[in-house]
This record gives sequence, C-alpha cells and structure tokens, in this order.
Amino acid sequence: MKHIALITGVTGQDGSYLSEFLLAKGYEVHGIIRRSSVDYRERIAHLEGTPHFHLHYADMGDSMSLVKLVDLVQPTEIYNLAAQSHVQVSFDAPEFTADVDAVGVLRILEAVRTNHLEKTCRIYQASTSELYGKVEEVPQNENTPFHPYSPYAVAKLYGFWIVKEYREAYGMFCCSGILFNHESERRGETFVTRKITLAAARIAQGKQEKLFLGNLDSLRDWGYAKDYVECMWLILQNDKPEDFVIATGVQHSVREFTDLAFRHVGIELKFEGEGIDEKGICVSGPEHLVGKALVEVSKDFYRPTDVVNLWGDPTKAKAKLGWDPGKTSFEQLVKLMVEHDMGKVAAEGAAEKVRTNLAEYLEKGIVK
Ligand code: NAP
Ligand code: G4F
Repeated sequence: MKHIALITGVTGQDGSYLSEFLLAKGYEVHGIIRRSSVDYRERIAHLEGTPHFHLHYADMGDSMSLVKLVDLVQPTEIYNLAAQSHVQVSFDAPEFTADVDAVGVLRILEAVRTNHLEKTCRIYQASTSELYGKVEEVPQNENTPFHPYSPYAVAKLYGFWIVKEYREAYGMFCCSGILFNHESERRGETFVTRKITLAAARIAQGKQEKLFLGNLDSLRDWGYAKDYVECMWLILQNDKPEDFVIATGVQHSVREFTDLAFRHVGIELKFEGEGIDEKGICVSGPEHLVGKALVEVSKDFYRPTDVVNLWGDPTKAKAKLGWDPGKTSFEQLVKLMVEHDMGKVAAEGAAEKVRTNLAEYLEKGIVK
C-alpha cells in the first residue's frame, strides 16, 4: 500500500522533522501552508522542490480548504500538528487559539468523514502535557486527571476529547500523543529554551547585554524534538488506536537550563536573590563580564496562570511502542542547541560585517 501523509503545521518545528522522517521512510508527504507576507519557510526550505514533498495552501480555520485538500490528497495518515502553540500568546489571542487548536481538530476529523476515509485514514493529534496544567500528581501518566491552566490548554483539551469521541462514535483510528516539552535547534525563538540558548550565544559574542526571563522555578520535562516525531509515527503504527504520554521522565528547572547553557559558552553564573529580584551573576568567564548580572527576572514574562511542575512518565510508550525516552539526554539537548546558536550568531555577525563593509565601499565609490 502506498503511504501518503498529510501534515498540518508542516512549517513548524515538529512538522519539519516529521517530514524528513516520513520522506526517509518512503512516504509521499503533503503539507499545509498558509499565505504569509514573508514567503521564506526556513525550517522546510531544504525540502521544497524534492520529489514526494508537496505543499498546499489551506488553513485550520477554513473547513472547505481542509475538505478539498483531504479529497485531493487521499491521505492514509494525517498528522494534525497545526496550532497557535505559544501558551503566553494564548492569553492575548484566546479566541484565535480556540478556533485553531480546538475547532481546527474537529474540522480535520470532519474533513476525513466527509470524504468517507474514516476506515482508511489514521489520524494523529498533537496533544500536550499542558492538559495536566495545575498538576494533580507527579509524575503524570495517561491516567492522571487533567487540569488545564491556560486558554491554550483549554483549547487543546477540546482537541483531546473530540478525538476520543470520534474514535468511539465512528470507530476511527485517531489518537492523541500527550507530548511533554520538546526542543531543538529549530525551536521557535520565544520559547524559553531557545530564548536562553540564543541569548547565551549572543552574550558570549558581545551582541547582547542581558537576558530577561520570567519564572525561573518552573519545572519541565524537556526532550529532543527529533526523537519525539518518531513516536508520533509509532503511535499510528500501533495495532489499536490509543493515547500515549511521550516524555523523558526527567525534570529540570528553567534556572538549571539557563545555568547549563551559559556554562557551554564559557560563562559560570551564580544565582542570587529571590522572585522578581533574582539575578544570574557572572562569576567566571570573559573578564569584561565577571561581576555583571547577565540574567534578570522581568514581570513581562510571568503568565496570569503558570504551569510549574511538568514531569512525564513514558512507561506505556516504552512498553507498547518500544520507544526509547533516553535517546537524547538533557545535557546533550542543551549542548546541541547552544552549539547551533553559537554558529548562527557568528554567521549573523559575519553577514552584518559584509553588509557594513559593502555600505562603506558603496559610499566611498570603491564598488558600484
Ligand atoms: P510550532 O513550531 O509553533 O508550529 C506550529 C505550526 O502550526 C506552524 O506550521 C504554523 O504555521 C501552523 N499553524 C498555526 N496556525 C495555523 C492555521 N490557522 N492554519 C494552518 N496552520 C497553522 O509548533 P511545534 O512546536 O512544532 O508543535 C507542533 C504541535 O505540537 C502543536 O500543535 C503544539 O501545540 C503541539 N505540542 C508541542 C509541544 C512542544 O514542546 N513543541 C509539546 C506538546 C504539544 P505557520 O508557520 O504558518 O505559523
Ligand atoms: O518554553 P515555554 O514557553 O513552553 P510551555 O509554556 O511549556 O509550552 C510549550 O510546551 C507545551 C508542552 O508542555 C506545548 F504544548 C506548547 O505548545 C509549547 O510548545 O515555557 C516553559 C516555562 C513556563 O513555565 C514559563 O512560564 O518557562 C517559563 N518561562 C520563564 N521565563 C518562560 C520565560 N517562558 C517563555 N516563553 N519565556 C520566558 O522568558
């Protein structure tokens, strides 16, 4: 049988890794893109134009576009990754978040039913550890009660339940992966890990003075996105449709992530003070930085309600899917992100230098 995957959210962190993974497995991969004023799709630019990789305009808010696309593509698997995925932004745009992250899931399920593909098309829903929110137990597994604690999590809770409902009501093979935080060198730059690794690289290279963060005590179970997309696929290859927690089983604080990222660029920090007054002072590293507060806390990055104790139990995924949660350790993850961002910042510097030199040469008439 020909394997045809439709990925919503193909331009995102996970969509880009999943595309590479499925193409390597011989799938025909179709992805949904939105019209944007900037047309460069950084994470999948290297895939565009390659055989078996196709992009189509559609939108999670536009039922007709989804129905028509499912008809055109006739997918055997759908990976519904599209979302307004930033928790803090969901407090500013709650209605848009609900439309895409909640009703969008229903639109995908209905597009499959409308095209009579419910017996042949398997559907993966990108669910989230944010469902546990104001956590009722640690660590969290598939039986832990949900307590969503942001507009994003409430919308994703609808997505989780509507998938379960369609599975039971119509016998569809649709499942949710309850994924804990997963990061990478392709992570969006306003999520806390990437914000930290980019800032550490910029501070080390003299391009930024300070890093402002919110709650440093917040605890997360951080894994590597490349390892997690394999699990999305495994969930759809299982013999029956089930929901799975995907996590590493190891927990760290935002402060620990920061400390380790700065160590990788040769800066040792000592955290002093509490709450909003806490600061990360440079105690060893480049001479001009020693004694300076490089990390400070800003209320701007506090959330009206914050999820502070996420810690997943991947026992079921390990046992039933044979997935290895320890493939990439926390230490390896921080290292690979920092190394990537040191290179990125250095390259930005080089490009800037070329632009400055060019401007100067043009002004002096050295080049025309
Ligand atoms: P991401 O990088 O923010 O990517 C989100 C994707 O959704 C982008 O491709 C975006 O397209 C697309 N999108 C947003 N609104 C859309 C709309 N109205 N119509 C069509 N596409 C739309 O997110 P990610 O980190 O890859 O996460 C993938 C999924 O897993 C999301 O559903 C997220 O909520 C969920 N999740 C993520 C994590 C994590 O730690 N990363 C953990 C649990 C669950 P544009 O590029 O056009 O904006
Ligand atoms: O990196 P974050 O923004 O990720 P968050 O809120 O956990 O959400 C991510 O993971 C979820 C899975 O649990 C996904 F469903 C979701 O789509 C997204 O991918 O924040 C992590 C923690 C929070 O407690 C936040 O309050 O870090 C804390 N934090 C502290 N300072 C900060 C900052 N978060 C951000 N974004 N920026 C800060 O300056």
